[in-house]
Amino acid sequence: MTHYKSNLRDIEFNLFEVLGRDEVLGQGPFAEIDGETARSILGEVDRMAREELAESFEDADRNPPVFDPATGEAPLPESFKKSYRAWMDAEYWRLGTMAELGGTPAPSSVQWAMGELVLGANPALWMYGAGPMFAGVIARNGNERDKQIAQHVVDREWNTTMVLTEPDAGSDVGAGRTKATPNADGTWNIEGVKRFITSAESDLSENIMHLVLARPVGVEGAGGPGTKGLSLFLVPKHHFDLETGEPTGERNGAHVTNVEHKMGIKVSNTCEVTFGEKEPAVGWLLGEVHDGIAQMFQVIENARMMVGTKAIATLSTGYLNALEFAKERKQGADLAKSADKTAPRVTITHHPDVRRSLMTQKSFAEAMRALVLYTATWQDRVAMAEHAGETDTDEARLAMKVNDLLLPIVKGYGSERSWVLLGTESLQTFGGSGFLAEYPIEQYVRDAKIDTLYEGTTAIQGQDFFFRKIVKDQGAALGHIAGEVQSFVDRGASEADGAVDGRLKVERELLATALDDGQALVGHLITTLMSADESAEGGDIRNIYKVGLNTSRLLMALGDVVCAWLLLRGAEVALEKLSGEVSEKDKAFYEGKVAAAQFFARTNLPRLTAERQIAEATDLSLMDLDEASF
Ligand code: ST9
Ligand code: FAD
Repeated sequence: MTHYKSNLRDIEFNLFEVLGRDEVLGQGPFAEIDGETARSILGEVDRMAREELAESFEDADRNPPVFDPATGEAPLPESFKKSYRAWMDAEYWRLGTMAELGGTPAPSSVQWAMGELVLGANPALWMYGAGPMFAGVIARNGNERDKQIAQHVVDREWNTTMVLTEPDAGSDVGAGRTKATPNADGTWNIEGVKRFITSAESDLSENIMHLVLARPVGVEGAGGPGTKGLSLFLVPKHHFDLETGEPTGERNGAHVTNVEHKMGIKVSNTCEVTFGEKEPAVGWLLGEVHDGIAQMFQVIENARMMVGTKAIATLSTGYLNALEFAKERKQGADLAKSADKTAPRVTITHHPDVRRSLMTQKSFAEAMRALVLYTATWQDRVAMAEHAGETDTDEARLAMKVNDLLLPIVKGYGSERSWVLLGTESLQTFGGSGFLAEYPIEQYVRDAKIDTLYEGTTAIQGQDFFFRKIVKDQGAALGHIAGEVQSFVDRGASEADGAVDGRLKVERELLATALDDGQALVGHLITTLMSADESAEGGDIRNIYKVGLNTSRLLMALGDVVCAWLLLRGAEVALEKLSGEVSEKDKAFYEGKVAAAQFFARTNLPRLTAERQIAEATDLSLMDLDEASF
């Protein structure tokens, strides 16, 4: 028995009963993975996740890597290396690898279903094992040399890193000072100090390929200020033979100079990397000098999806652990019999407040799983369009935009809700025992906190959501999702609800009101933004602060609307199933789906009206307040 409790039934419900993934499996780019194969892969990854992958989760936390400043090494615990070997040897990572590099591409929806299982069991495994996915970015953006390097990354199982952050450049990546100077032979020398770099040191692989953002110097027209002046460089830890990938034995000047002591996810080495201090740190430019930030965002988009999925997977296993505990723990009498001091003691699942807490956890975990997998279906559409050479169509453009719109919800909303609920509900269900290291919840809480921070903090996700994914997109993707929600509402008002015995009537009404409130909130922020335009009459640039005071609120509010809608869609499917013949087990499952959707809608959606009112009432008093008064 390991810590990890998965929910494959709900994953399969989403993929196959709600999202119709059988329609894409075995088709186009996914010809080699049909529905049956996908189900058997998920079954086996589920088993591995609960067994050998989860096995080292606790040990690697209690016995984390120790950095040796003399050697620059931070070897990983043997237990973790055993789990890593099991994962890499099983080769399921090939499903996320480009076909040209030896991959067997699977739909994103199946990949992220698999991702949930691995990230819930032992998240650092997914991160150390991401080399083949990084190789895709190298190959897609590179020349023949880079494609060769990408192949070595896959074949020789090199670890890889994404290297953006510097001491003075965190959220503000464009403030980075690491520089790149061209050499006569076409290579570049990188100089600077990067910090907080995940997987930059370990004893898992013979080499590590760093993808480094740096600013070219001495090159006309390159290296300007901000993110647009950054270029992306491939910088290996060890020099190697380009043809074979075999390390030459010479060290490149990319040295880990510290490994951070962290609150959680300790086995994932977070490193300071100093470039070009001991010896030159030589690298190759990927693509063109101006492409750096756009190329890095190809990695970031995937990593944001990963972080959201990690958080949500952790909430799901946190909930299932809490549920198991609650079914066994006896404490107190049934509230209805509390006057009788001789009344039998009951398990805590009998207490209304524990039921409230458990259903809060269940409904959010399942809503956000639906969110991840729904988002991934838009990635499936993009992959299908790319395979058919039809990216220049309205459908393909819409798929890209909707995926872009949903990413900050997956990452920002997903991580905030998960981290908070793990502490306030999952741990709380255990009473004092939750505070003990003998249960996994305290580690879940420590490990999940990082998800609101890295890959862009929640504040950054909120700004990305409003300014880039709504305003810059001129509301196209948002309009599409709002239209889908509206037609779900309308469908209930006309005929379909009769087919599912009207049980979702109240929830549809709540959803309709919440959608109105959400749209009004967006409309208010857009109007406020326009009033900040000083080129227009009466415009005052300070009004943009009123927008900034509400972008995180908007992200969380619309996250609630999308999640409620997705749960209700699932409930509609569950009700249809319940109207036919189902096994006892399925009956309980489908009733649980309906109950979770109803609970989520009834307890979260009414808050949208208040969020709208708070946003509409926002003034500049907070910005006018003297800093000394804080
Ligand atoms: C980190 C790692 O925290 C943590 C975990 C590591 C685990 C690693 C291993 C696992 C990963 C697996 C990955 C495998 C990869 C495989 C991939 C397979 C496909 N969307 O608004 P502007 C671009 S790492 C797309 O003016 P500012 C765009 O090119 C550290 N692109 O920004 C744009 O130009 P244009 C993470 C976007 O004001 C250009 O940027 N650090 C997006 O200059 C400029 O845009 C962070 O995340 C987007 N959403 O800079 C930093 N946004 O407009 C957080 C921008 O012409 N900070 N671009 O298209 C931010 O995101 C800031 O908002 C900022 C601001 C830096 C972008
Ligand atoms: P800051 O940017 O200083 O932010 C501090 C606070 O100010 C935050 O609350 C933030 O939301 C807020 N804030 C900042 N700017 C704004 C703004 N414009 N508007 C509103 N609020 C704002 N980086 C890599 O490059 N590669 C990695 O592999 C990597 N792995 C990491 C692993 C770990 C364990 C950690 C802790 C970090 C990692 N990072 C990595 C760095 C991570 O991405 C940054 O920590 C993160 O982007 C935030 O930057 P910062 O820590 O400098 O915080």
